[in-house]
Amino acid sequence: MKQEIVWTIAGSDSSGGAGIQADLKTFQNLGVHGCSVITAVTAQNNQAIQKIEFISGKSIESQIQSLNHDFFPKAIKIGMLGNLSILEKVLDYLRTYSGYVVLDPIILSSSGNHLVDTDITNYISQIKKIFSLVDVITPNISEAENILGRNIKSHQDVENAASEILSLGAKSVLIKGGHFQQDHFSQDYWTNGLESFWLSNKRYPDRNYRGTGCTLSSAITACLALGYTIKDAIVIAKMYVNRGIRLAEIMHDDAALLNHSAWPQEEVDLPYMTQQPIHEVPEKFIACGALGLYPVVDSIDWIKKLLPLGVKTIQLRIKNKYGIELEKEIKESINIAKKYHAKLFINDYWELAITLGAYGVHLGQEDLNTADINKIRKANLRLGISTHCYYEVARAHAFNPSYIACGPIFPTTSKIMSFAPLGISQLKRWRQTLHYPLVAIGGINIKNINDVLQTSVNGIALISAITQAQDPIDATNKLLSRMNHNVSYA
Ligand code: TZP
Ligand code: MG
Repeated sequence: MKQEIVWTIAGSDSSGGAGIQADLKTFQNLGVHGCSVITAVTAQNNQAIQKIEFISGKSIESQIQSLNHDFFPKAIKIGMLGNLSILEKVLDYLRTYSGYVVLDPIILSSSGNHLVDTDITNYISQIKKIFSLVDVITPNISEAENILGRNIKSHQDVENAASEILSLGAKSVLIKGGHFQQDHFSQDYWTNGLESFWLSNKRYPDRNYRGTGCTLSSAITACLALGYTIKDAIVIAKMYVNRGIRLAEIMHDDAALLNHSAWPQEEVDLPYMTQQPIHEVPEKFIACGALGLYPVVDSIDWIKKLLPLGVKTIQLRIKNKYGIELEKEIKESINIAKKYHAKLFINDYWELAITLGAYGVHLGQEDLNTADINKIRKANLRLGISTHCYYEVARAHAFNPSYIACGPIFPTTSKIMSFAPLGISQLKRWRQTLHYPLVAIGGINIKNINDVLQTSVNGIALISAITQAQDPIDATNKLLSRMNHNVSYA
């Protein structure tokens, strides 16, 4: 398969922990081809940067022109630029370039060394010219402080700083809280002015982790080139860096080399995505166990038809009933489910589900904006959440639900969908990553159900394969027997 091409425009770190070297390792691990435009050659080790020699503007121009000829990039990461003549050449190119651009606005090293060979105030005023050409700018707290010329001391300050950096022209900004030691979690804040979120991971012991910022911005760049949306790219990049820190090799003097060895697919690295910063790990919902064949139906008539066949999990997804009629239908459905010892999840109507004592509630992403999740948790109902992509899974993770549904696995006509099918390969990846019971949904039918079963998901949800079948009873019996043949679902 042809690899996507990405560039890093940054400095060389002779010790290989940060800079161009970290960027290329990240690109390699995330499956894109990395090219480099080297802006400076540093002599450095774990103690300090001993020497920096900036490359001439002429050479920057030549490097860019050579690559532009036959290594045209899908995305570009910009790291250390260092002086105004380099900045000018990069700016000239970016004005002609329409792909993705990620800017890590490096001004100081973690140890506080200046990484620019010109007056900092002047450099900052010049680098702002790049802001309007980038998709995301990724300052840490001290870089954000330098850009804005004031201190950032609280989460509220971080949010205000992000808005202000946006007003300087960037399409979106991610302020990294990794160095914000007073915080219990490592929390990053992203906004594009319309949407915003916090991403939080457990904080690891304070050490001199080399190249976290370079790695994060190059991971975002790689994921944008791979076709992920900006929000997904940020979640995957945060996972990648967290994994790198978690598995870092500790060297002398408390320096640590990030691990760069694989696509991140461990739940410990998945951040919690929330609207507000968090202070503790989200409380767990009660368990729902294995789910098996999981029809999603829109009326009590289907519940009456399917439960006698041996269906043990079902979702009532009523879309066009209201008031007394709706309440009556939910109430009766709950009674029937109890009679058959089946797990009935109510879609959307969480308040009625609580009042009427349902087994659980299923919510889509939009419903999460309005439902009172704590109330559902306190009422001891199970909660399932629909997800379609990385950032939605990170958001679901922040509610610690009873199960997570992923889809569409295949193309579906039952729901208008702005997400491409995940396919079996991404479903396998989610199975590997998540400890939650996992429900696969979207386009699953008798022809492809074996492929889904092989991924060892805990539930298989389907609509049309049952409700649009010529003979729904026969279709359900066949699907049930397929599930029962597979030991893990029997
Ligand atoms: N969420 C993701 S796909 C989908 C939903 C509700 C529809 C699944 O319907 P079908 O007919 O089984 O493809
Ligand atoms: Mg819904």
